[in-house]
Amino acid sequence: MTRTLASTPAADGFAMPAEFAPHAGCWLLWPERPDNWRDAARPAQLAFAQVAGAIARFEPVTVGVSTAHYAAARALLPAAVRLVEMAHDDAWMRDVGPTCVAGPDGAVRGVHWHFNAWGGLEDGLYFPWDQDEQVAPKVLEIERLERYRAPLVLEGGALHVDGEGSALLTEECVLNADRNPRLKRREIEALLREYLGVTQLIWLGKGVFNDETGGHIDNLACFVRPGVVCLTWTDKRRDPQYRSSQDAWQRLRDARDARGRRLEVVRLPMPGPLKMTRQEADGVVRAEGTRPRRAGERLAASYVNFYIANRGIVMPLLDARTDRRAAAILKRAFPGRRVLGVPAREILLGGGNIHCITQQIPLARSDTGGTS
Ligand code: KQY
Repeated sequence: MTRTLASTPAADGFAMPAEFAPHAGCWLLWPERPDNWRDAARPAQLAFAQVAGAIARFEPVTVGVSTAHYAAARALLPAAVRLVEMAHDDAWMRDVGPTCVAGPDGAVRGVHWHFNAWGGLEDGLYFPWDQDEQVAPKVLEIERLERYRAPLVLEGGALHVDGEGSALLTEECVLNADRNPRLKRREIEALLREYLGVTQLIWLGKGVFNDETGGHIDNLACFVRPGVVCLTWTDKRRDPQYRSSQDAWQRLRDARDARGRRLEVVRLPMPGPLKMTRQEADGVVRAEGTRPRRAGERLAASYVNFYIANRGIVMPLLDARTDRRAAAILKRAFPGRRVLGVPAREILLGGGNIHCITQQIPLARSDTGGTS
């Protein structure tokens, strides 16, 4: 078994690399539960298979799947994608997988956060979540990476870093009492510095309207490169997202990053508004302890929820009226990468998007693999 270290990443000189730094590969989990994914999860599985295939064009991809679904998943996934048996409660690898940090000698290790299904017994989205809790150490074991156990309830989708000492977070999510009720803001901030190896925390307020994670940053904003942030945007004053995006824009304009730079903000138009249809809601099985799906409910749709792969961007296609504009903005923002769009409404219906279902493993500097 790989070791759990008693120290912290910052104490050992480790810090989280940005998502746009080179990757050794990417991990996903297979969507299975019929009380979150409609029609026995089949439409979502087809969408996940397309996402895995798109990312596999840029870097190695591994998917964790339950024993019961192994054969069916193998049949749907491209041959280039590695499949491993792994129990899980749902398919949000960004949140239940490890957050990797890299050291001064280029070695990579993983941080294992505590997970409470985005809010625990009262606000959480399902119970139990014990299998999800074990995903990060299992991934690290397979990747042969040592790990840190962070004394903090947190999810990978709740943070973004620029790899140069800055982190982006939302107060709505990370400071929510449903995550770490016993910790004060300054204690949470100290732990974030310690386990992400960052020095500057850039706090935004609220996340995307009706995001059931409680405002994850990865649906609202992300770093494009050091000094540049991409933000989900609407010009419609009556849209419930309008004020949160305005507030985020103002905070980003006022912020300085860890190197003292002002931030440039790239605005990505929001799709929609998109809502769940009656047929979509009816396809989800009702189960005790999970949130029922309702026809007409506003979906937390955002193009910011894309994945940055080696030499590529894999973005969600969500609305024919805005997809092309969003793709053009991302192409300009990431000139060295190919932008691939994948139809992602089925992922959105489950409560997240492409970034939420993926987790990168950074390339260790001693690695000689031929990635960018
Ligand atoms: O967006 C995410 N990072 C997770 C969404 C969880 C939704 C569960 N129904």
